[in-house]
Amino acid sequence: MTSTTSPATCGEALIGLLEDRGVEVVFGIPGVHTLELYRGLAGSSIRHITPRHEQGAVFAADGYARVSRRCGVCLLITGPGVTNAATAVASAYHDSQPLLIISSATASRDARRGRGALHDLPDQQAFMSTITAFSETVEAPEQLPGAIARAFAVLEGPRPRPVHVGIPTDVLDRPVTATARSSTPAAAPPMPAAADLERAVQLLVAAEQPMILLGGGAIDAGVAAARISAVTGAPIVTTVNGKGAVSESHPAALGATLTLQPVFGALEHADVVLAVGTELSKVDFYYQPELPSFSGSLIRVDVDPAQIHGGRSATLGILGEAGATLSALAHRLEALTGEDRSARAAARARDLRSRLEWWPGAESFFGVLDAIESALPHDAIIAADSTQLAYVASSYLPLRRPRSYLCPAGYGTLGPALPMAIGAQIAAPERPVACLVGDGGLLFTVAELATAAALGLPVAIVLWHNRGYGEIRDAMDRAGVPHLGTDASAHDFQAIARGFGCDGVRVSTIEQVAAALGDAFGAGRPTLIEVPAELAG
Ligand SMILES: Cc1ncc(C[n+]2csc(CCOP(=O)(O)OP(=O)(O)O)c2C)c(N)n1
Ligand SMILES: [Mg+2]
Repeated sequence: MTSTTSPATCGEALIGLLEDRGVEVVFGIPGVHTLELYRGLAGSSIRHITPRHEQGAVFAADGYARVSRRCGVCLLITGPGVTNAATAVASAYHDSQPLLIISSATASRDARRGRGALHDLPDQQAFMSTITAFSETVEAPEQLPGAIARAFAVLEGPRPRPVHVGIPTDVLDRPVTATARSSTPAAAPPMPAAADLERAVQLLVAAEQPMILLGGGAIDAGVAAARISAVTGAPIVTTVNGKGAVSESHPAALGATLTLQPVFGALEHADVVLAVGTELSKVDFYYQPELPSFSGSLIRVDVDPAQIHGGRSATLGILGEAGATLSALAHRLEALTGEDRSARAAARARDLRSRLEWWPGAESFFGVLDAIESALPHDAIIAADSTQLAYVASSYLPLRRPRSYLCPAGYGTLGPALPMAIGAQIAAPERPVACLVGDGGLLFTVAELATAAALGLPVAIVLWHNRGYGEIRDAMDRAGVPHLGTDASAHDFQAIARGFGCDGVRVSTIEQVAAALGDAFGAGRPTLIEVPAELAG
């Protein structure tokens, strides 16, 4: 479908192109370079959210994308807007999230000439190209529709990643007479080859001790995975990014425990592992020195041909979208065997769960996490930061829905949880949203408390307060390094919460954690729930 309209400037035309793509929300901080984008926004149907820092903008867009299944869009200024955003863009790149980063760029006549123009980066496109699928600079208004179409081909394609489109200020301001507005549909994902499915069925039917492993790419494929579990007797384990793909209260579900023994060993010794939408990356097996050796057959399903043999080589690689491939597999298996092995899958999962070997100290968090769990409605969303409480939660806290645990553990930066929770709450206003964050991590993006308060979002911020960088103190202890540089906390988090317009509560018993969370979900503003580390058992 192609139509034409007559916006006044290239910046306004860009907003029209986003509307055509169904974009409903953008996250950004305006500047003198991006005024034409804002002229377009003012007359559009698109909602603009102003986080208080560009890193918060991108994390919020990431949280929005993960929950809404749509792409997250950011509008940034040249230079500092882009460099402030870079950490969060790199994080989304690590986790293959669909983010469209639109920024202004130095005016064409000054770009890459080092003339000291306002906000100039030596080469903004090169800077962004290493953390995006691609970074493109639009040199003339006529190039804009093509650039946006190329961006959406990635964003709505089988393996999404962030894309950066930079538009020089002189191009943004240029009048356009007419812009082609098109809504080209995204390319269909690859469908699995019948011969590959057949071979997978043969392997799975003959398996005595199969396992199913789901990564972030299989987050929407849980129903089909559960059907395969039921006919093969395979327990289902996920990576942190795949957490909740199958409800973690499902009898065959092991949750995101793949890094713990004996689940890790079960993967190593299974006669068949069906691994879907996972890179098998080092961070997925964080507490193990090596990836599992997979002594049996490894069947890998991925939309990305580059991933089929990444990490560990597949015995059988199936190129295909996770949901469609698993549905086709389930269908063939059901038709072939007619056997119900769900009791066997449940028994094996129960046995593995009962013998989980946690890392030293992890069990001290169970009491607080049990209290959190008791207050979580079934549709709750949790955003997790890089804090000891969340490391344990990733494997311990059961979640019942896909796309409900937002944890960019791969890039592992501090500070994503609060802005991701904000984006999640914007995507799903009716669902309860909490974030788990440490006293160190919160300070990285603490300004977003102002955003959450201004928007009246009832986000619950569970602050694990151990007065500094607990994880690093522990690492220093293990390495025999004296504590140095690890006391980076704040004096009074309750005053901070109030200063930003949030409610604040400091709990002193585990029972109060659940009560405070329940109250927070029902409030009309964010609540910072400060949980002192003394509550660890
Ligand atoms: C941007 C960034 N800088 C430094 C680190 C290293 N780091 C990892 S965990 C951690 C401690 C975080 O402290 P806090 O948020 O209070 O969580 P805690 O470990 O105390 O639970 C640090 C500094 C990091 N992951 N990211
Ligand atoms: Mg801390």
